[in-house]
Amino acid sequence: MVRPAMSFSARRSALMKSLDRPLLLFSGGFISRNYPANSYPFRADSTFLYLFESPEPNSAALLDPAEGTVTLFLPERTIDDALWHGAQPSFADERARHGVSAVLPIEELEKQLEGRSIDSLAIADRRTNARMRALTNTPLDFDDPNQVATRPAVLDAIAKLRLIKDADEIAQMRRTAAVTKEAHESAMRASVAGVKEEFLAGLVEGAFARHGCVPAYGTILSVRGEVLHNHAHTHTLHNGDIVLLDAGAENASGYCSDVTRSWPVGDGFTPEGRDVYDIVLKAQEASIAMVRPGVRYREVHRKSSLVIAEGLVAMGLMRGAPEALVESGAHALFFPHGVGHQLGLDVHDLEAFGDRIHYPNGRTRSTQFGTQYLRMDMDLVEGMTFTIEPGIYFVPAILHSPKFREQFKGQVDFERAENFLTLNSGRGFGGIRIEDDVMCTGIGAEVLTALIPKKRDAVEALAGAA
Ligand SMILES: [Mn+2]
Repeated sequence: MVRPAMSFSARRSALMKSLDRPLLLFSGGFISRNYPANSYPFRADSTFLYLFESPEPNSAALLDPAEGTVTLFLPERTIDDALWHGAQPSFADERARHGVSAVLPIEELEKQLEGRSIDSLAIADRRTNARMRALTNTPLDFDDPNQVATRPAVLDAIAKLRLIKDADEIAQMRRTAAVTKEAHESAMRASVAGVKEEFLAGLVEGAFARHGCVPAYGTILSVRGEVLHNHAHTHTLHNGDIVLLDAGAENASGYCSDVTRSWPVGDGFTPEGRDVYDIVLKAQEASIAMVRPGVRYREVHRKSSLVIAEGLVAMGLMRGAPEALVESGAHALFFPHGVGHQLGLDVHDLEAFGDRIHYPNGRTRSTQFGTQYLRMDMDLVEGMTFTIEPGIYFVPAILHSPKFREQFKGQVDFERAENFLTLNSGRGFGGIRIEDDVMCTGIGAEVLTALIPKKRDAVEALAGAA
């Protein structure tokens, strides 16, 4: 049973119940690209988006738990703004639309808060943070999880709500999943030898735009899938290549998808591609099958690691028992990242809040290569949404590392692995990742992105089908 939809005011009331002093939040302003008037599109801070529908740039909100009031601070309406950006609703209209106690000009914020002890939360907009630092007299820093809030209790209170999605949030994520399906399928269909990656990336982002969405993060579309966050789209596709697409749509409310598919160029996967694809898919499905309330996410990661180790042993790339290979960390030479992360308003939902949220109860990150990148180790709870995204890659820097060659010499067949770097007329194997967005239900997992093709014969049939 998904948490029933909460109105924005119900979310604010719920948050105030966990606060012991007033909390000041900012939506954030425009961030300049190259000169002050040329800015990136406005994107409000995620916590602000969670609490207010369609927030305005440069607005702030004061939630006062003692008074039970919410005051919204908005920029004064000027003729200049109306001329360049269109008329804005009046403060009275905005008060009614948001159902808040009062709306005041943000120009008066400092005066209104004089002498009051308040909490606040750093956001991505540095200029706004400077104002918050002055208002709260604390060294707020968005880039440092230890200083992202005036007090850690603020992070706990917000995370408690945002981590468990309600019915409306799930519905939004289902809609972005449908848009993401269209985007992935159009790129698959157009994948034939001679096409450039940038053309495919354009199809992906065009599909997002056609539905009022933007890329939720820099689209990764590459035949060099072994470069995990490869944002360049400069290669031309050749038969035998594997295209890795990691792209998700974000809608106007800020909710997003995060999906990876990998498919062949030409007449289906090569024999090596087939073997690796089947292992990655088996690992992903085995991890998804583990999901239910109370399961520790580290175990979901471990499950993928074990299936990958077992598969690589069968392929002759590793030697030994899967448990021993995962214990030593040898599997991470091929699966060098975590199996997933929270998902919602932020693609890595609440990542700015740090490991305080994602490694609770005194848990700490592994120090082992690969597993150290696991972005969370929480006990799963009904209503959480997160990704599951194992992968196998052939990374020259890893396979050539003298340190790893020594450390794992009995466990990894480096000579055989080396062959994968020169397969495909010397271009190398690349990598395969399969990623879906998953909701933990009362009894198991629901895959929100299940309609995006991923069975091997389905992606082979769709690739290049035009
Ligand atoms: Mn992801």
